[in-house]
Formats: sequence, C-alpha cells, structure tokens
Amino acid sequence: MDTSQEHIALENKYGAHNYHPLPVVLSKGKGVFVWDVAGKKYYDFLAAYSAVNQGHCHPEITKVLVEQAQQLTLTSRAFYNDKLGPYEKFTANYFGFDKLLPMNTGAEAVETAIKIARKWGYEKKGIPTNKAKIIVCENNFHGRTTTIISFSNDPVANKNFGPYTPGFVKIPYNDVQALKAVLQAETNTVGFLVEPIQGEAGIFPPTDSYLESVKKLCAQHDVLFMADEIQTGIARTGSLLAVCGNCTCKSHCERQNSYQRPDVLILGKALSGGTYPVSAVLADDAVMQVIQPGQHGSTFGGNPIAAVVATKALEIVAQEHLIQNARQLGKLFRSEMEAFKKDSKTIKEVRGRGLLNAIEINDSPESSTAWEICVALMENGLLAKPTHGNTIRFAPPLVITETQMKECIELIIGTLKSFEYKIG
Ligand code: IF1
Repeated sequence: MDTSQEHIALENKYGAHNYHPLPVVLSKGKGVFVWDVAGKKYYDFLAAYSAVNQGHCHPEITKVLVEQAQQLTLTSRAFYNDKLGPYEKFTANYFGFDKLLPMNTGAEAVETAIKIARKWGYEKKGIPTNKAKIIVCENNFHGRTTTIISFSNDPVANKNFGPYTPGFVKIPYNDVQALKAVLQAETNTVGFLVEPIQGEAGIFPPTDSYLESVKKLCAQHDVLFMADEIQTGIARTGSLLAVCGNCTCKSHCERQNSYQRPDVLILGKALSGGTYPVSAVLADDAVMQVIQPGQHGSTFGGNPIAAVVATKALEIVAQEHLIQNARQLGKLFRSEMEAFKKDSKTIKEVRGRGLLNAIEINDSPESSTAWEICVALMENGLLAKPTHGNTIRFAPPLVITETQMKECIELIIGTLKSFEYKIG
C-alpha cells in the first residue's frame, strides 16, 4: 500500500464520511502549487474554495502567524488584546464601513449577519416580535449550520436535518421583479441576503444591472442589503468585492457608480489567505450598534493571530495587485475556453468573473463525466472539483502568473480533448 492509500484508508475508517474528496493526499503547498505525499506537484485550481487567494503558505502571512503564535494566541474577548483594535480599524477602512464584528468561519459570519439584521429590524424598524423575515435566493449556499441549511433548497444539504428555522422567504436569484413583489408583500422584511455571484450553484454571475436594482429596492423598502462575499470577495472576481462591479481600485471609492455598497458585508475564506479561520461582518454604526455586550460573541473571534494574519492577507491583495491579476487572467481563461468550445463538443458553457470560473460539461447533470474529467486533470497535474450538475469550477490562487495560466489552459484543453470521443 502506498502512503496515499494509507492516508485515504485512515480517513475512511476513523473520519466521518461527510466528504467525497478526489483521491489525492496533499502534504505541501507553495503559491499556486501543492504536492502530494509522493512528491507529485499539482496546480491548485480550487484554492480551498477560494480561501487561498494569496497563494499557499505566503511567506509574509506565515511570518506574522508564527511571530504572533510565539507572543500571544488567545485572550478571549473577556480582555482586550493589542492586535484586535488595529485590525478592526484597518479592515473597516479597507472596505469602507464604520465597524467590524470578528468571527471565525463563514457560516458563523452569516449567522451573525442574520442576528444583526433581525435585531435591527425589531429595534430600529419596529417589526413585531418574532415576525422578522429575511429574503434569500433559490440555490443559495451560505454554510452548514442549522439555521443556514433551513433556507437551502439543496436536499443534500438539508434533508433530515429539520425542524428548520423559520423566518426566511425564498425567491429566484437574479430576478428583480421577484424581489420587488416580495418586498411589497412582506412588510416585516428586515434583510435580503444574497451571494453577488452564486458559487455552489455553479458560478452564476447575475445580469449587469441586478445588484444595482437590488440595492435600490432594499433602500426604498428600508431593508438591509446583505452581501455574502465569503467566496466572491477579496479580489477573487477581479474587483475587491463582487459588488464593486467594474471597479478595480485597491479599495472602495463611492465615486464608482458600479459599486453597490451593501449595508451588511460578510467576509471569510480569503480574509486570512486560507491560513487560519477568520471571518467578519462589516456594517455602519446605525446597524452594528444594535449588538451590545453579551448578545453575541465567540471564544476565538478576534483573537490576535487572526487579527495579524487577516491584516497581512489584505495588505498582500493590494501589494501584489491581485485584483488586476484576477481580472486579466480571468479574461484570458474565459476567452481561451470559449475559443476551444467552438471546436469541441465537450463544453456547453463557460461562465465566471475574474478567477472564479466554471465550465459546464456537455453531458447530462446526472452523469459522472465532470468527476471523471477532474480525475484525469489530477493525473495530468491540475486539481479542480466538480460542483452542481456537470460543472467544473476553476479558481486558482490569484497569484498565478500569465505563463502559468497559459500552461494550465493547455493542460485543461488537452484533458478535455481526451474526452471528446465520449461526449456529444
Ligand atoms: C463545504 C461550495 C465553495 C460560501 C458562501 C458561506 C460559506 C461558504 C458563499 C460558509 C462556503 C464552501 C464550504 C465548503 C464548500 C464550499 C463551497 F462548493 F459549497 F460552494 F466555496 F464553493 N457563504 N463555501 O461559499 O463558509 O463556514 O465553510 O467557512 O464543504 O461546505 P464556511
């Protein structure tokens, strides 16, 4: 038995079977590359679901992590620590909000946003007790907690986990009329929670004017526009946030009318460069001040390691021009895939923004073709993962160079060509 098989067998025997990973066991990462236990090198085109935007083991992030780990790791919020305040100031300014509430995982940050919106609804909007409604989208993905899966419509995610948390209304994504109708009908609405580009659903960017209309409608109805940018945020889609539209500046500028500023911004994943679980909710005072001592918190949220790691991870996004890189190389990726699609039966559609892209394989959603292609890509030295239906997500670290991207495009096209005979 080689070591990969041993590791896989161990997980199978002693670990809960809540994942179905590709059969590759990784033990090292650097930039856009990861290595398996046998020393084989791969391009990482998942980047830990868009968490490792700054690249694996970024030396500067690792440095602050190690230094802080030797100095002070955790105080809880029962005491102050000397890293949290500077981090909150830096990050609030970076994204243009008054305040930040620190948590650890994405799901926790979404839960936090839900609690803030409900409390704001009762205390600022005068919604009758326990009547608050939050509008969400069909095919959403916001995490795995009991409340969040309560408003999922993916049976894999929520079947047999009931009873479900009430208070959510589902409407189709990218449908302004549906939002308008529900805002008119549901007077107890406190917020609209949306992924600016739907991720798990298969990478679906909305029509250009969608977020602008969403923002207007939310403002008109005094409802919080809550953007879950856990996957799309922090340069991934070729702008600082997906709500920035076409703005490529390093941080926000209100003069860019393409910036659809949310009332509540939810971040995770790449906030730490994938180094450490760090998530956050950002909002202005009028909203954030509804949370008072004792009403929300977390043992680890806002710990000094998280604070220094996240600060550095955000600095690197600006220093290394990751927004511009994601935008340029994303364009290159999609145009090359579109060009290949013209002569190939293997691709049905190419979708995405920046370096959050997907290709839909031209086979029935029930077939395992996308999985088989991912196994073949793995054998050829590139790791990517199928998502819903027959879709493959391509989301490398944003530090990828043009030369590397060209090599990967060739590798992906070469692999797809080997499936030509099976498809169509
Ligand atoms: C899993 C997808 C990605 C997210 C958005 C909140 C969270 C996520 C928009 C929760 C998490 C992950 C988690 C991972 C699979 C994954 C995912 F395939 F489901 F869609 F990224 F592409 N909001 N997304 O995408 O954040 O609590 O995990 O830190 O296996 O659940 P978390």
